[in-house]
Formats: sequence, structure tokens, C-alpha cells
Amino acid sequence: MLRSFCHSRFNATLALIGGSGVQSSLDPAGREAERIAALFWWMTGGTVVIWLSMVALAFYAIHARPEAHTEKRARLFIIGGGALVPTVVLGGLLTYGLSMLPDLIAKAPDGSLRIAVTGEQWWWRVRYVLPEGGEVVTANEIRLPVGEPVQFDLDSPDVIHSFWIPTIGGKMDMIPGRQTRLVLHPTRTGTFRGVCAEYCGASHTYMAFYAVVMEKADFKRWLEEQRQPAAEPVDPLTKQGREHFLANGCSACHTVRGIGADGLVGPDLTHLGSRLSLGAGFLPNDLETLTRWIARTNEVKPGVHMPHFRMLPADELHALAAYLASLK
Ligand code: HEC
Ligand SMILES: [Cu+2]
Repeated sequence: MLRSFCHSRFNATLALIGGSGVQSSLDPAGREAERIAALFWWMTGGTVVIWLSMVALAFYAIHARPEAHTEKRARLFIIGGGALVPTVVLGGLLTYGLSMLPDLIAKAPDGSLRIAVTGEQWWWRVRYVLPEGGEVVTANEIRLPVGEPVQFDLDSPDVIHSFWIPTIGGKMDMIPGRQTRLVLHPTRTGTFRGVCAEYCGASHTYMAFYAVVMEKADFKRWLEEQRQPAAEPVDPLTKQGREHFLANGCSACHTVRGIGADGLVGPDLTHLGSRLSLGAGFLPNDLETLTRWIARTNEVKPGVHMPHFRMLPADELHALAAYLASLK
């Protein structure tokens, strides 16, 4: 377990230090992130120029002889350098920054892909709103078609979270009792990482997700697969696993479409096996981790709202994990 924790921290740290990778706003893969990166470089450039001028002036002031300046020139210098130049420079940078706002909070054009994301403690409920009506429900992973605008409708039932995929765009708060909106335009395919950017409780740090930007045709195929009910178990082990899932009350909290499990407290598990991560973007999705998750949930994720199932015999845990892993 510790290894997995360190592993994900390690990855995130690397991404931050490297200034590139799956979670960097300076290596943009979206139109909004490109603008934010440009804003960052202009502001940084402005800061460097102002700082260098101030250092130069300080050196000049140390070495200049006071009698070299008339009273009038000194006053002009104070008004010009102390008020006029800062007002013009900072005003310019501010205007440039503010002029981006209307675009960043605009609605997506009619007919655009819409995804409702709810921030839960501490995971993401994801619903694709289909243009023909209906929804495709999944969790803890977001897939997007490249080159198309997508509108996220964001909310939360209890505490404030913030939805952020740094590589694709800016962040937006998820506020109880209100719906907020974020429009993004992914510009290249790849697997990126999103995080919760507002401290929301014990497992805030472990509330992440993968955002996979795909070719349009691949995305369509993926969405159609996600729309299907859960795969039928084909071998005795996974068949047993399904029975254990229903017998142990997992279905009170989890939905697995097609087997009569329709709980809404936890993430939809209908296609759990197809997801890149487990437990909201911070654990690898493999059999070993899945078994540990079910048996020792509370040790794996602090404050988690899922009971642990340590009392189950090992073969039952194994069958449960095998069944969930088979749900591609
Ligand atoms: C009381 C409600 C509850 C019960 C009962 C419950 N779970 Fe959960 N489960 C949750 C919640 C809430 C989460 C999300 C936790 C998080 O990531 O913070 C979760 C997460 C999971 C995940 C990770 C999902 C993902 O998207 O990564 C798996 C797998 C899982 N549960 C399996 C099970 C199994 C198997 C059982 C029965 C043995 C079970 N759960 C029983 C509430 C429950
Ligand atoms: Cu959060």
C-alpha cells in the first residue's frame, strides 16, 4: 500500500518538477490551458523586466551624486517612475489578463458534448448527457474527443471541491446547491491527470482522476461500450464473484447495470475493469490492489465512506476482485 502511495506522489512530484507531463499547465493540451500558459509567461516576463529595472535604479541611486539632479528633475522622476510607469505597465497586464475571462466562462455551442461531474467525498461521479436523451454513468475517469468543445456541469452534494485538469484548462469550484460550468477544448490526444484543487477533507489528496483525450471515432466506440450493461461472467470464479457482490450488500451502494445492483452511494462499477485507476486516480487498477481495496478500504484511503470487508474469507475476496476486474 505504502508503495502505491509513494508511487503516485512520486509521479505527481515529477510532473511538477519537470514542468511537463500529465499534469502541467505549462505543457498545454487544451485551448484554455494554452491561454493560461501565455498569461503566465507574459506575467513572468513583465515581472522580470520590472524587477531588473528596479535593481538597476537601486544601483544608480546608491552611486549617483545628489547634486547631479535639479529639484524639478527629481520630482518628474518620482511622478513618472513612481506612478506613471507602474500604472501603465500593471494596467496593461491586468487588462490583458481580464480580457480572457469572458471566453473562459462562456457556454459551449449548442449540441456540444456535455458531462455532468459531481464532486463526492472523495471521488468523482461522471455522467455523459446524451444528445438523444439519457445518460452514460461512470466514475473517476473522463474521456474526451479531441478537437471538440466539451461543457462540464459541475456540482457537489455537501462540501466544496474544485475540478481541475491543469494540462487542458483552468479550474472551477464545485459548490453545494449551485451548478457551475467549465468549457474546455482539448487540442491533442493523450492521458492527462485531473485533481481536486480545493481542500475538501481527509482524502482530498487522493481525489484525482485520469482524463483521456481520444480520437473522435475511438471516443464514440468507448462511449457506446460504457453504455452497455455489465459483461456476463464466463468462468466459475467470476460467477461466484458476482454472487458474493450481491450477497455482501455491495449493491446497496454500488450500481452494476444488468445484475440488479443499483446503489448510488459509491461509484458506478459497471465497467470498473476498463478504468485506468482505482479509488479516484491514485491506485493502480490491478487484481492485487482491488483485493486490498475491498478488504482494507479504510487503511488504503483515510476517512473513506466505504466499510472494509476484512471479515470475508480470502477466496471470497479473490472471487469478488476477479469479478470486478472482468467488468471491462
Ligand atoms: C456503504 C456504502 C458502500 C458499500 C456497502 C460498499 N462500497 Fe465500495 N465504495 C463506496 C464508496 C463511497 C466508494 C468511493 C470511495 C472513494 O474513492 O473515496 C467506494 C469505492 C469502491 C471501489 C473503487 C471504485 C473506483 O471507481 O475506483 C470498489 C472497487 C468498491 N467500492 C467495491 C466494493 C465492493 C466489492 C463492495 C462489497 C463487498 C463494496 N464496495 C461495498 C461505498 C460502498
Ligand atoms: Cu475534493
